[in-house]
Amino acid sequence: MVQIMKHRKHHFRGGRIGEEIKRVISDMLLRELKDPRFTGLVSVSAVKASDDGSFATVYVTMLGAGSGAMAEATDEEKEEALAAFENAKGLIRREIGRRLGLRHTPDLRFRFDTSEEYGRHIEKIIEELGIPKTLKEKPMNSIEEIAATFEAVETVRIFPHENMDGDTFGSSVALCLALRERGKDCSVVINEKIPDNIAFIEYGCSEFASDETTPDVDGRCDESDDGVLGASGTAAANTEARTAEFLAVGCDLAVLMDVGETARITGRERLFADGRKTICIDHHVSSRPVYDYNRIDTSASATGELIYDILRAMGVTPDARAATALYVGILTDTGRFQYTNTTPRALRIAAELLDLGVKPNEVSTEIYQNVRLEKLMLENAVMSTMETVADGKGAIVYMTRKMLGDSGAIEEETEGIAEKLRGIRGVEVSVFVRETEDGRTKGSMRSKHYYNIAELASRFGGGGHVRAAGFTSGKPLQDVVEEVKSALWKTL
Ligand SMILES: [Mn+2]
Repeated sequence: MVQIMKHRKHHFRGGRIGEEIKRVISDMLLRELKDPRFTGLVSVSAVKASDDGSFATVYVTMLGAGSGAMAEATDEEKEEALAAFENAKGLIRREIGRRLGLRHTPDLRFRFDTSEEYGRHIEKIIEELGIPKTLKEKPMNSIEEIAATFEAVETVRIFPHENMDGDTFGSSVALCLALRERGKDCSVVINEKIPDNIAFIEYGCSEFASDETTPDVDGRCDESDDGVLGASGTAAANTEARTAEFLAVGCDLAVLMDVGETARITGRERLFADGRKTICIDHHVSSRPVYDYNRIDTSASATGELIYDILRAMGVTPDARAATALYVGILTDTGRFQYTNTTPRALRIAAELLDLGVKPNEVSTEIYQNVRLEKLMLENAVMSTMETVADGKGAIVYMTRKMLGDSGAIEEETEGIAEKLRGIRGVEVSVFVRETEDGRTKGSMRSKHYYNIAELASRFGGGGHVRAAGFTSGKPLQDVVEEVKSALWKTL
């Protein structure tokens, strides 16, 4: 409190806004910021906004999990907490903008409060409250431990992330087939239509189920359905029945596949949480090991690599179908063996999958030579919005709902636009921003040689890899476009 008074004295306006911002963040720490790195006694001691309102410094304080009641947080814990704040920055800024009705939300910088007064103040609070210990991340499990975990259970439900791609779905299907072969009751739980070009690896593994009573199944399945999943009016009824069954019986193990946050299994969170144990198998840098079992290996080109290892550790030899599903994962996540994550190991596993019966040409034909004219028309409309920044090093395009509607294309056909844009000579960073059905704004970003795009995505509340990342924002499309452009001007 001393801090705030001090700032207020010198910067009246900045001080007042600072105090408001502090209130919002403190409130969010209690309710909305679910990052496990925020648990424990993390609080905001002061916020100092610059006079012009362009940025604000947020002073953070934290008590460690360490030995005693008044353990000081270790440097590592502090670093993690700051990283968590940095990660949630987009979310926090949106909330500040919304609650305080600011036209320009200041950029936020997070610093540790080293003031002694605050240290003593905190000690007192702790004496009064008793201390909630900082929740530590769980240890990472070995491939063998994960394999043993699967061996030990009977019912397994696998949850691929939303906007399914070849890796999340291929990994899910391959694991499902292998576990079924082991006599387990297993299925891949989805609540969206499988993209047409990867539907051929479904192999009877998926089941529609949703937390909601009226799942979003109709309308997604009515067009160009290939008979893989119920396009009929009975789909919703079946989904409800399956959902009821899942909820009644639960499962031994719920698997979060190729993703670290349940925020990306919208509409299935409850079904996932219903697993008596949870497990995360992923290769994204932004994922944290916070589930009962965790295998997050960022050195893997695709989650498919990890599933391959797990199956081998279980003594399962993938059949041609499982091998094809895994191959699809590795092929798509490495951009047809072109991205920087194309390691010797990725190629070795791919070679072994070919030995197991994968037909690479057939797979590629299904996945890549399957483009609908509507998709091309949409791409034309999107590409015509292109603007470049920083002497052509940054390129940005956007898609409105109208463009999508006019083209006759569907949402999933926006896939690949950011890559295409990156293909332009001289472009280091490409950004594709689109309006979503629910009025939010999604960004897909790619970089070519040196730019850390995950860092840029995290500023907008997202994350991903160094060369490929994304985010979802509550702001209108054009605001996001402008913000991305200005961020690129500053950093490119
Ligand atoms: Mn992946």
